[in-house]
Amino acid sequence: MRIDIITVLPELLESPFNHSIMKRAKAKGLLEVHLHNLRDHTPYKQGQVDDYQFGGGAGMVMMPEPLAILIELLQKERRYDEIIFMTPDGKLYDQKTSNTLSLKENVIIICGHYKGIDDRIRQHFVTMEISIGDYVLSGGELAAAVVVDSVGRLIPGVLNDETSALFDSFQDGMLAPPVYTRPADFRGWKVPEILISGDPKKVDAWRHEESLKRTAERRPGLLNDDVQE
Ligand code: 6GU
Repeated sequence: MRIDIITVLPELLESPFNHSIMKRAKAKGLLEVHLHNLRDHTPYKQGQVDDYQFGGGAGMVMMPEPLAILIELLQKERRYDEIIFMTPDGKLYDQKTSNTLSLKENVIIICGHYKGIDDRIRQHFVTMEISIGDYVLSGGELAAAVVVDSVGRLIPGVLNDETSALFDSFQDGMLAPPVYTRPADFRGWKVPEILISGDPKKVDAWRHEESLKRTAERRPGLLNDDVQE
């Protein structure tokens, strides 16, 4: 999978994909992340990419021209499955969207800044608008990092059995069960007996039960398919 990220702050995204699972995904050739500084593609002087909004009001808007130039430059090289705009008024991001995206070949992610981007870019180029939650970030970069990380780990071949996404919270619509490691007795706080029983059937049943319990307590809406509780 190839992800092209359009940003005015590429520095913000230089580190997130160079560690741990993302690093491995790239090393295995399963994930490519390309950062593009929008300022390098503006036809305006001094790297201008934003301007005052028509109709007045505080806050700058990202101009359509630099975005269109860069998107079309990328589209000349390959066909993109999605052009995603990161914005707080986008569709709320969840594991289902992450799964869907992980099966795409080429994706562009546009990081919004200031008041957002000229609406004509949304109308004529953008195919998908994503928000990562009901709070406002100063730019789309950190949100884009969240999306790339969650998608990257789902690309077939990235995770091995040990780190398998099958047991993640949300993957089966439920929260993950509690986990324990050595020592079996820490300050008198003991690991649940079943986990050291050596009976895989009992362990599976216990984990399922704990998942259900946790989900019912913390996110009851998940059990009713009502993700937006
Ligand atoms: Cl995608 N962008 C910004 N600026 N703020 C957000 C967001 C995105 N998702 C939640 N808050």
